Amino acid sequence: MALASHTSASVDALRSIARRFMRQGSIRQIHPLGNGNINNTYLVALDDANHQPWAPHFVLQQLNTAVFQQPAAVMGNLRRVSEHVHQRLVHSPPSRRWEVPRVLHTKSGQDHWLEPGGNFWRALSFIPDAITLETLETESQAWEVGYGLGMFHALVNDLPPQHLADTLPGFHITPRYLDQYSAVLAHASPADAPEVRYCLDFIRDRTPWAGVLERAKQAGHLPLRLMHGDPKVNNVLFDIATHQAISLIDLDTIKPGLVHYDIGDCIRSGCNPLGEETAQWEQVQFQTDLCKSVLQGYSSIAKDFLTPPDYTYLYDAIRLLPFELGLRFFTDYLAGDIYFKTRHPEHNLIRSLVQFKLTASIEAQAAAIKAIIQELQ
Ligand code: GN1
Ligand code: MG
Repeated sequence: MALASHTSASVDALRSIARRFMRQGSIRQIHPLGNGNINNTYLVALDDANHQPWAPHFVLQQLNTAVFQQPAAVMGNLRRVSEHVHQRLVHSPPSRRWEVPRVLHTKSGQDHWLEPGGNFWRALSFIPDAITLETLETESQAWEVGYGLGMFHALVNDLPPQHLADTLPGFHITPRYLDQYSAVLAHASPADAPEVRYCLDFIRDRTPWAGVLERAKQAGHLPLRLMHGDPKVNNVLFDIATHQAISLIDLDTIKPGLVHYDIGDCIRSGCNPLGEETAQWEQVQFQTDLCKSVLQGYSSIAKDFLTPPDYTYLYDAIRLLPFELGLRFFTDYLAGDIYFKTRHPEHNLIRSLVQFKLTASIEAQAAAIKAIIQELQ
């Protein structure tokens, strides 16, 4: 597992890095954007709105190169996908607004700036008149999130997966996370607390099943496609006026994989109204009504490319992704918080309990969820 380095630059340093991506104008303000667990993200507001192609804002990000160890390949994937989607939107404009973030170049024409200390910075266009949601409240929001994921998959459907680099080997390969967990556990001395025992037992009981999607991939039941990798709810942009989904952002984890990982990840983040950062893990419940709307929104587009075996594995995907994320958080807790940013010593433990409770709630509603999937076909 990579060792995390979450440096945060001073305001002066940020301004001077941001200026490398600007041809003219001046910076009004820079402030942190979003609450990502891996990269450091800032919104740069510009004063001179008249002369900037991307004015009045752009996004500046420090890529966590302990996690993304081939940052040039990440940028290559990002450029390829954003150019491909841009071309498709130009040649066949969709009936409603859809946007894709573009990579901005430095004054010397590079797609990143490498600080002398080794920090990797890049800039992206800012999509205006949009908001993100941390949790979903209504079925129409949920439908839109599903539509957004379907739109994203449809737009990259004709881009051969092997044209993109595998920038994060092992990402969403659940058996690999189980191997890492076993290796970490062998050297850990976890606290003798009921919450910890709950996690240990929860993982042990589901280990034989957890390779389900990888086995289906190996057996050729599920095709290799491009996946977003991280389509959680707060990576969907909503138009501020129409409330429609208009973009899927955070494109660093796009790589060859299974759309099932995306569907499961989108649903685990969207159908947990308390959110993945709640401290009330015992109250976490999966909202099957929201799940139904996400799936309906998704299939309104994806029905054109989903195959019968794709539907067969949807329930497993919905159950697996919260389990996998809980496993990742718990492993990081045991390893001493080296991957995800944390704010207190039990943070990763609580996060894993939230995901395991969500998984248990999905299991308890398996029949209803399978009936919803049945109705989609
Ligand atoms: C990480 O940094 P962020 O929040 O975009 C993680 C995802 C997790 C997510 C959980 C590269 O994404 O896989 O689902 O945290 N990204 C990586 O919030 O590991
Ligand atoms: Mg991300």
